[in-house]
Amino acid sequence: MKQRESLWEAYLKRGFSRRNFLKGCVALTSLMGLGTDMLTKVVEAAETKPLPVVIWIHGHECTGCDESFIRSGAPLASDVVLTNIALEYDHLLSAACGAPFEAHLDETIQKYNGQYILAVEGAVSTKDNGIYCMSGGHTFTHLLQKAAAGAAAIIAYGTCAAYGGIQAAKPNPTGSAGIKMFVGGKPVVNVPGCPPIPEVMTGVVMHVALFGNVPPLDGQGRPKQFYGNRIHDTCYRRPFFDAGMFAETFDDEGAKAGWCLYKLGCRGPETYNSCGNLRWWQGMSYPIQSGAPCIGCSNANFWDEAPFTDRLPKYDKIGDADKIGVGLAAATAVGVAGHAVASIIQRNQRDNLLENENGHGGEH
Ligand code: FSX
Ligand code: SF4
Ligand code: F3S
Repeated sequence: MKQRESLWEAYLKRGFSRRNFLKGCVALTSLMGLGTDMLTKVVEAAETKPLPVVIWIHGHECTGCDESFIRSGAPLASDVVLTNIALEYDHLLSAACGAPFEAHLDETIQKYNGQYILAVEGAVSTKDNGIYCMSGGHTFTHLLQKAAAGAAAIIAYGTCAAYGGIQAAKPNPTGSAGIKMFVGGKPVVNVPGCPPIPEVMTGVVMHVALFGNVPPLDGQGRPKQFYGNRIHDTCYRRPFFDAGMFAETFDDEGAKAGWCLYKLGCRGPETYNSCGNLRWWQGMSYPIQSGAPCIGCSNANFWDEAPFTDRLPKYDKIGDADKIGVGLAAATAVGVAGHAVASIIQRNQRDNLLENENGHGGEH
């Protein structure tokens, strides 16, 4: 079998300079959450390892994950698809269709048995033998099991693939579920988010491709480097939370001034994701920056927690949040020094409270 080209060879073929290649390696190293001490290893792997063969399939979902992915800014989605990976089959991005397309899938599965990365978007529909989600004349369950059997690693891209997502919301008429129980014990990396951040997907794919294993995962199968912090931990509105300054309605003066959205339902205190760091569209924005509270879109069952504008029930004891606000208003009146002291005390109290109430199984 002809050896597939490496990333370096792919760069050469497209006329890119060595300098461009090295810049790409630096970007990939950072994207994979690795330190600069790993740069030499990344360059070495990128020079020698064949481009990863990727099969990308879609079950029950809204295509928002791909809409996010094709807007990847660093690296550009086009560079990922055309240079960084060997994308052999993709329900959405492939130009081919019909019987030859399906035949190509079977050939790819056979030819690269045990070597390819399987990217899955969307939930599995299980009710009535899976007839509510069909692909190529077969149920998605059939396709997933067939493709998973020969995969080296599987990436569940999006909350639907990871946990079931909107399809699995009550009353879940199609019996939808995340993919994990249908992939025969293969390693699964969960990249939740509705949609997820595209650069996270690229980081995970390239980690598997260059190092031959999945990145370090947390207790929920999520890559630690991207899901190690709560939205709340990296939120630029956090000083307002700490200072007890909350928007009370979507159009009050607090909202206009960019104060904390906790009282408007923000799930940032219980949601793990990198939105505050990476953001979308080359770091331009993310929900909280556009004035919308985080709805916890990377959490399992987040749809069942609607209405999203309700304050988190389990943080209602932070009805203390009201007290923080009152206390801070007074502190502000007596001066900046008093304000700072009050903030520190309240922040400590609040951190203890959030720590005690955090229901994430202690994996963080
Ligand atoms: Fe789900 Fe993705 Fe939300 Fe949509 O493929 S995670 S509904 S953004 O499209 O699966
Ligand atoms: Fe940011 Fe939401 Fe936390 Fe407020 S509650 S600081 S808006 S994440
Ligand atoms: Fe989703 Fe919250 Fe990020 S809604 S996109 S996890 S800020």
